[in-house]
Order: sequence, then structure tokens, then C-alpha cells
Amino acid sequence: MRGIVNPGILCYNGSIKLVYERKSAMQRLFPTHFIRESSPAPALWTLTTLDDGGLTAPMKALVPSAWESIPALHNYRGRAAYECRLSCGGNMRFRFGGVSFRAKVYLDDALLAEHYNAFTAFEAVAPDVPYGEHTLRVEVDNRFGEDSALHVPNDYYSYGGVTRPVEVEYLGDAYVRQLHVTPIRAAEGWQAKVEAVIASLSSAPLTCDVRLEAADSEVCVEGVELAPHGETVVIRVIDCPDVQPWCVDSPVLYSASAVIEAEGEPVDDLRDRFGFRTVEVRGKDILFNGEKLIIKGFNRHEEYGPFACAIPVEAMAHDIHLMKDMHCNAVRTCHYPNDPRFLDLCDEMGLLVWEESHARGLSEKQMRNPNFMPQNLDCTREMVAQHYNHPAIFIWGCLNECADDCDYGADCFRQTYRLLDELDESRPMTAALLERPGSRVFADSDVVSINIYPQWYHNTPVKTCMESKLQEIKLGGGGDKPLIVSEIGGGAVYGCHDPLGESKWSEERQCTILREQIEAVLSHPDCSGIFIWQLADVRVVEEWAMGRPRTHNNKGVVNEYRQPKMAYKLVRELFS
Ligand code: ADA
Repeated sequence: MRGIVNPGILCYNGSIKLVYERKSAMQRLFPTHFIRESSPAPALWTLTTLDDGGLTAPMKALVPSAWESIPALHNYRGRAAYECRLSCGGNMRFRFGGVSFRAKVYLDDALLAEHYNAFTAFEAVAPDVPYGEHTLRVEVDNRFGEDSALHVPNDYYSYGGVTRPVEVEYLGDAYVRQLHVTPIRAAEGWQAKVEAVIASLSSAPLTCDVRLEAADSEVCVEGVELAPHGETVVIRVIDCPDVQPWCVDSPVLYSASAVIEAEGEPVDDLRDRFGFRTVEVRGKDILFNGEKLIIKGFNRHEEYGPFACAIPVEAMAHDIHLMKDMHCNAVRTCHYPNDPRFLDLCDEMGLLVWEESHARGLSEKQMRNPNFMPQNLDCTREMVAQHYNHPAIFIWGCLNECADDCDYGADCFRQTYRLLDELDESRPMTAALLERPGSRVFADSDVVSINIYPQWYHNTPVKTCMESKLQEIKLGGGGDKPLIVSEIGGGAVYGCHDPLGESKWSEERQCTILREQIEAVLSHPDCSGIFIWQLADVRVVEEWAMGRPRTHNNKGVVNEYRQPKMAYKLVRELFS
């Protein structure tokens, strides 16, 4: 296979294969297997609700989708079962891109897997399935409760359903479970560190060869021993001559793969794309490919009007076009890991990503929930493992506006930062901190990030607010680090106008506020950039309705249907 990846078409050993017709049901926007048999799960599943307030009879529902897209279930919070029939057999692996937000997966009556949190993928493996018709059943639950520490009533909606694509895979005795590629800037040119995790489904020891490829260079690791039902990691550093770096203006992608071979024949594979680029923190600057980065971006919730959180890929691309039209170079996936298809689009279209683990605004009491740290660390681990190869991701975020002003909370921040450091040495990490005095973690992250709302929640002039925040950061030990304003903004209800431009919630007032905010942040010499809160209006839970007209967070520069408010043009002008 040569050259830059052509999504949708794969050429291997001279034969060309068109892969996946149901684009909306793929987990990625390019083929991830050529050897392994895999297909999207059926489109329509039978949906049965299991609690009061649901459907009166089972109905057909699209997978992926959120059940709130069905008018009868617009406000349903409860349990539901999704079932489909499959003709399959052998070693089966069902890969769920995301189920919101608790899942139990059964094949016929056998429980295969359980998973918590809507925003990361998980697998359900069923070995030695007898050939024939089977029922795949997913029980989904989006009720809030003590066992759920990350999904809580919040300033965004926690939807229900099988909300990201499901893939059905047919495995042999061993499969490539994970592939990570790290670009390395060498003295001359580039190298790629390729790490493959090979999982065995066999009860006997196995020996195989593993062929690793990155950007058209490859190496074959012979005689890899696989322990029964164990996992083996194969790592090689591969020289990659004549490659071009990835950057926003020229987002060049290369392919990488790990292929398992038995007796000279390929038996399983996993493919991904990656890019050559470096991200470093030097003093108060973030350097991208050695050059100082100034971020001009938006916060974006993964939500789009009636599609809720299960956004068609065409709408994801439209959001990126909107941001690019406004001259953005970055997006923040507040407050959870995003659908990898969105990340694929960012890789391909050239938009930097701050990807964030799941959490928003949790108090010390909520962080003391015994489920909080395990769930937070699981989500963080899954996010990095699953999204590691995306060149667009330049920084990892976590714990947005959680309690950083107490010993217990600060310790949770430090543990999460440590985990991010262990999982990925090639990217910096940060957390968007709440605008209140007393943070104890300014000194602990690679980059300091603050959410501030001068002129919206309080009337302090933006420059004064920034200066006092900078002083506080300095006293807290973070004064020598890069600073990002990770949220700033103000609300407007789409179509609400005010002749004098003075009333809050009018489009005119939103423009006045955003102008002062953006000009102050971008002209500040100590600031590495801005993420405006937010691209589009989003639904919030009923508990938040009182400060949120229309039960929406209305700080978007477009509404939830992507109709532009006056602020769209303003941002376009100020970011140009
Ligand atoms: C926060 C938070 C966002 C949103 C925003 C707002 O800082 O991180 O999720 O709630 O404020 O609109 O007030």
C-alpha cells in the first residue's frame, strides 16, 4: 500500500476493495481492516422501553441514534433494550462506538460486557459462537443516580441510546486489539514508534509474525509468542524518510498498520492514520512543529438539533466548515471525548483539537462519590487509548471546572494529570478551571487554562478580569506556563433583537460582549489563545432550565440548527 490514505478505498497486495457502503454506520471514515472481516451492525433494531413514560409498544429505531430523536421519547429518562438478529458464528467481537450512558450487552442470553459512560468505545467478545441466527441485545440506561458520578444533571443533556456506530467483527485465534503510532522528530527526518497489542483468544500458546507498517516503511517481527488468552505488545521504531509534516494548513496523513501473519499468510490486521508533528511546551509558549501556537477556536458540544448527540457525519463536517469559515484553527471537545469520525474529519480538514475526558463542574461532594475517580480514570484511559493516533489532537483536557479549591479535589486533579502523563508523553495536558479564587492546581498542569465570563456573569471589564486572574495564577505557581482562555462568551436567543443593543439575550448585546472579550484575550501577550463558549446552542437538563431560556445554553454563535446569529460575522471578522 503506497502513499497517502484515500478514505473508502483500500489497496493491498494489488487488489482494490471498496469498503463499507453504510457510511453513517462506520466507526471511522476510512477502512480499518483489510484482512479482518467486519461489517456495520444492522441499521434498524427493535427498541423496547422498560420504565414508565416510555413507548406503549416496541418500535424500530435506527442505530446509531439517540432515543430523544423519537418524539414520544423526547424526555424519556429510563431503561430500554435494543435488539437485532444476526447470522454469525465463530469468534465474534462486537465493537460499540458509544452507548449513552450505561450498557449491558447480551448475545442470546449470555452477558458479554458492561460499560459506563457515553463517550468512549468498548468491545464485547464472544468466542466460539455456534453458526446460525443469534440475538444481540443491548440494555441501555440513562437514569441519574449515585452509581453515575460523571453523568449528572448538568448544563448539557445526557441522552439515551446506542448513539455511536456498532461494528460486528469475525476473528480468528488472535487479533490486533490496539495500534499506537508516535511520530518522533529525529536528527534528520522522522521516525514512527509503532506499538501493537496482540490479543489471543486461544487456550493454547501461539506463535505468529507481526508486520508493522508506518508511512510506507515496514518491519516484520518474527516469532512473536502469544500466551493463552493473553495480550502481547510488539514495539518497533521505524525510519520514515521523505514524509511531510501535518499542520492545519497542510494536514498530510499517512497510514499505519499491524498485520498478524501465520505461516506467511495474513490472518488479522488493524489500520489507522497518523501525522508527523510535534507539540511542546516551552516557557509560556505552546510550540506546534517548533512554532508558537495562537489558538482561535470554539468550544463545541457534540449535539445537533433533532439528532441530539448522534450526529450524522455530514453535520459534523458542516460544523468544521463553519469554524473554518470563521478562521478558527482549533476546537475543544467540551466536556467529553468525541466521536472518532469527528476527529477523523479534523485530522483530514486541518483543525486542532483539545480533547477532553468526561466531567463538568463537579463539586467536592460529587467528587467524593466513591465512583467518581474510577469512572474518571477509566474514561481518561479509554479516551487516550482510543484516540491516541489523531494528529489533530494537540492537548488532553480533564475535569472541567471541578472542585480545585480543596485538598481532596486538588488531589483528584493531580492523579488525573499523572495518568495523562503516563499514557501519553507526546502531548501536554491541562484542565479548564472555574473562575473563582482559590485554585490549588495552577502549578500542576503543563498549560494553565481558565474559563472566565466578564461582562456576562459579572460586569468587570475584560482586561481587569484577565489581569487579576494572571496575578492569581502567578501567586499559585502557574505564572511561567502557557495560558489558554478555555471559555469566554455570552448568551443570545436566536432572533432576539434590541434596538439599543443593551439587553442581555439580544444578538446585539452578545456581539458587544464577544468583541470586548476576544479583543482583550487575543491582544494579551501572555495568552496562547481562546476558545469561545460556544459554537452552537445546546439542550440542557430540566433542572437547569431557570437560568437557561428555552432549556438551552444559548451562548452559541449559531443556534442548534446552525442558523447564524449576528455574532457569527463578528467572530469571522475578529479571527481573520
Ligand atoms: C462553564 C462550563 C460550561 C457552561 C458555561 C456557561 O464555564 O464549563 O459547560 O456551563 O460555563 O454557559 O456558563
